Amino acid sequence: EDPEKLAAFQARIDAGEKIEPKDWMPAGYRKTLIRQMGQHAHSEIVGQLPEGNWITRAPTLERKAILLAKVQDEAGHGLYLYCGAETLGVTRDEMTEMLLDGRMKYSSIFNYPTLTWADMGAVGWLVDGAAIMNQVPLQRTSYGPYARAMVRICKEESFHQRQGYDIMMKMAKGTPAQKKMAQDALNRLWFPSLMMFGPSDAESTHSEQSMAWKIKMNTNDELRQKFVDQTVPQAEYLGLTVPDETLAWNEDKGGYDFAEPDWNEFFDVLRGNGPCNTERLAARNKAWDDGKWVRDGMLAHAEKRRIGKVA
Ligand code: FAQ
Repeated sequence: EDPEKLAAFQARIDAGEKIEPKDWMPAGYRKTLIRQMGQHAHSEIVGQLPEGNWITRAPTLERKAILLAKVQDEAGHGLYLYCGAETLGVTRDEMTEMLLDGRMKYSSIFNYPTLTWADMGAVGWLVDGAAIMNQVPLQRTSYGPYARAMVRICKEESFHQRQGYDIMMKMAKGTPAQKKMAQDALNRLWFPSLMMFGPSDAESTHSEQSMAWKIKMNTNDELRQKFVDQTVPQAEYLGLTVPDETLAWNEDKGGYDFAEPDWNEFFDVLRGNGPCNTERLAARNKAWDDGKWVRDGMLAHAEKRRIGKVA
């Protein structure tokens, strides 16, 4: 690529300008954004599955209505992000096909099962909490359509996080059995939530270039630290124990010291060997196959209209 063009592009980024779809951009910038926005969109779509599992079993009509609204929001976020990624020259169908045949990823967290109602609390509190921690800075990301999509998405994620914490409050302040369920959900979802921020900075292949291009605004470890610092007092308020014996306040750094997740498990989940990888991809493949008649019908209708117009 022309070094002058590259330098001018970097100067725009450094000056805090937004890059728009029709602007010149390096091929690597485009490729990384398609990967990240596409993965992000897939995560929202696949992320509906663990919670969808509990819609029919929500304990009250009110909880059911709230959960239904939340899951519908995730679908909206997915569609928003697919549209954003399409401005980079890839189609939603192409991204979907890459998800379905394993060429594209979605967040590791959605390969873990949601075993009890308390998991709906823990997912909202921890998973949406981690998502917001990562996405608030992305409102300032250099690619205009991505940054703008993040504004609304973050507002909705905040509601999601609060509804999750509200469930946790009810459970943690409820009967001993309910509190036990809440603790169990925290025990199972704590480390997978820490994995959402990606591998340690030393292992992160994309961070350096993505930060230079302001596709990412913080490193994986920075955001993980912020998440732990924010979440530990929330667990204390609930009267629950974070499942990490090494957790300790570090006065010098003004943050908690905490145990790293099991990175072997993380990479194994990425390779497709998590508890629910097969089930999640099977569900998405089934949805795609079951929707074929709708796509075919719409194409046939469009074709008829086209012929009608010509005639
Ligand atoms: N899972 O070099 P890095 C939500 C991969 S929020 C799977 O550090 P990068 C809301 C990475 O792709 C969740 N793969 O990568 C919701 C790369 O592999 P590749 C989604 C992961 O991109 C809540 C390799 O590891 N949020 O869904 C993960 O610079 C509740 C090396 O890693 C976003 O996507 C992982 N956790 O940083 C919905 C936010 N971490 O592609 C329903 C936007 C890393 O070269 C219910 N994305 N990998 O084959 C990002 O900010 C970044 O992409 C990171 C990863 C921070 C996730």
